[in-house]
Amino acid sequence: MNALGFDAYGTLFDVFSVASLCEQLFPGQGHQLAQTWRRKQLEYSWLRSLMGRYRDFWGVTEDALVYSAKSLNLRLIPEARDQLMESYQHLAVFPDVEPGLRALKEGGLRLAILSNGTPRMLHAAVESAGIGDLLDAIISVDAVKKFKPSPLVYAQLASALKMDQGKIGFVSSNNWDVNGAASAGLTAFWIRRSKEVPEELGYGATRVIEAVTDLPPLVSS
Ligand code: LAC
Repeated sequence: MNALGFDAYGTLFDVFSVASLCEQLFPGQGHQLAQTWRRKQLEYSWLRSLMGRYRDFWGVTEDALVYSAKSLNLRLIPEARDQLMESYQHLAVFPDVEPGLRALKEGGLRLAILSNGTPRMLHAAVESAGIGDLLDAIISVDAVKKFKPSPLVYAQLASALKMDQGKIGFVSSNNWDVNGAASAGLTAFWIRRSKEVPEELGYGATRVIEAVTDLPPLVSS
């Protein structure tokens, strides 16, 4: 394997690190707001893809926040909305990410992010996490205006890295994203950050791992 593409949200960056700000703003309901927000964000990406109504991931994330607050009967004033959206730009990075990416890079692999996020969101998160020097490319679906799991999205890896698809692996903690990548012909690795069981979509991971740091011995060429 010569290169690896990484999903961003949930895989490198902890989307639930917004929960503490949610809790601060809405005591007792922060956890539920964070959970609903993420679930709705993904649903809107899938629904908009099916509707043929692309709106970038920043917009989708904001719509999902507004919906989630309304559904929980929370009064989301503009300042709180801005603060929560801003927090998406500097999510916590999982502790295995930096050492894992560093070891892969030292092993000679080319590393990229392939995410639903807009280029601006992704660059901000990467900069905030301090992992920019470890990445060769930050690839956003915004270039094809389709969300995962469209095969057009996963095909971006081979074209951006100018490399044969057979030499590229894809890493995600998102169960459905792993199936999308495998279905599109990539070797897929599932970082099982939660206790979820594998999806019944028919295109599971080649390997199930616990952390980015598990990858180097599995991908050395
Ligand atoms: C991403 C979403 C799936 O980063 O979390 O593409």
